[in-house]
Amino acid sequence: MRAPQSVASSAAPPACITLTLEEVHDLSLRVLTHHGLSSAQAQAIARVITAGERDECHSHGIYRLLSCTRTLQHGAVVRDATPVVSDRGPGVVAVDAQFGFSQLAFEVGSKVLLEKVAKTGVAALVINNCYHFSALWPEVEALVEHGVAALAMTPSHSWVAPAGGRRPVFGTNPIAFGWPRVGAHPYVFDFATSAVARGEIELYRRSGRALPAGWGIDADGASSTDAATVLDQGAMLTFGGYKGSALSTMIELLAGPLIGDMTSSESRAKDDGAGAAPCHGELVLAFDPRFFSQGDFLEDRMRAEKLFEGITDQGARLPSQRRFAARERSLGNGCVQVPAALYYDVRQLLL
Ligand code: NDP
Ligand code: PYC
Repeated sequence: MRAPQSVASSAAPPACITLTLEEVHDLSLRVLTHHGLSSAQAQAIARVITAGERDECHSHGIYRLLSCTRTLQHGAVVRDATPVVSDRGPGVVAVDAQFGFSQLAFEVGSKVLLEKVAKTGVAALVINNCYHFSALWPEVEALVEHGVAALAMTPSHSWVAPAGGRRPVFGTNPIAFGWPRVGAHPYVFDFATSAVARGEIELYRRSGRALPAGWGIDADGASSTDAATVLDQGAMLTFGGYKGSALSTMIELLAGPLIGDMTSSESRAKDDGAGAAPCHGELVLAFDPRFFSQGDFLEDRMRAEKLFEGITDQGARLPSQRRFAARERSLGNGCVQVPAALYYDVRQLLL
């Protein structure tokens, strides 16, 4: 740990602490194993949490150690779960996470997914029975590195009201897409189909800030900018009104009933107020461009580059551009800044 940053006065506590990426990884690993998680499960999670801090995705960095620990204390997590892979046909591989966390199941299943997609052109990875709390971009990025396009989606707990309603039905249901680029970072987007991830609203509550309008409602369905009201009494809202609502429904269906796993409402009912991470399934699709092109798939990829140019040459930014810039900064500095209060809360988890 380096010297604290942003010290307002010599008497004031530091606003931020500087940690090397190794320290983030080590802290994550120690917290998770301290709470009984097997080394394999903990390593897979620590990698994703470190990547979150590295890319300045704060709602899915070390902040998640608080909810992971709560999940280990109150959920029915199998701490030493070993994912079980089953072949469901030429284009489908399923991994039963055995009620461990999703990350290890993804690591195991993605290898088989890549073998399958190289033979079939399109293939699916189904993950069942996993505790899930992470961002999806690390997963699509890991696949895109192998030259495929990828799509991932998962439900969560029902915290989000449908457009026109006021009762939570959907999870925050993230969807991520990745496309391999020529000589550039991949094109990757990854967002909740709620106006914003729940983790982001939780960070607003921690810092006592008012929410932007449009993120949530109170129990009567009126717009609310109070984080606690939205989180505890009312509901979150989908992005883009009925369009986000429909996308969220699609995710519930494809990563729920289609794969024989829980919807967000079922996941929340199973949790029964324990406050553990959602427990359900995930669907990941991969597309090998060589099977789809009319002939010259390299030329097709250059045409995709023109599309990206058309976005960026007018000053618009690509999704993940901020993240890749943050990554370069973090790797260049060899360290990241984390809020001191959060750091000390996480350290408490080791007691
Ligand atoms: P945002 O609303 O911030 O959207 C994130 C995506 O939009 C990123 O790809 C981001 O790129 C891109 N983006 C943001 N601003 C712009 C812009 N001005 N122009 C172009 N692209 C932009 O995030 P969310 O709150 O919706 O989600 C945050 C994370 O939470 C996601 O990683 C998601 O997977 C995770 N999550 C996980 C859940 C789970 O159940 N496991 C549930 C819900 C969310 P960039 O990163 O470069 O800013
Ligand atoms: O931030 O919405 C969220 C979330 C749900 C599960 C994991 N992250």
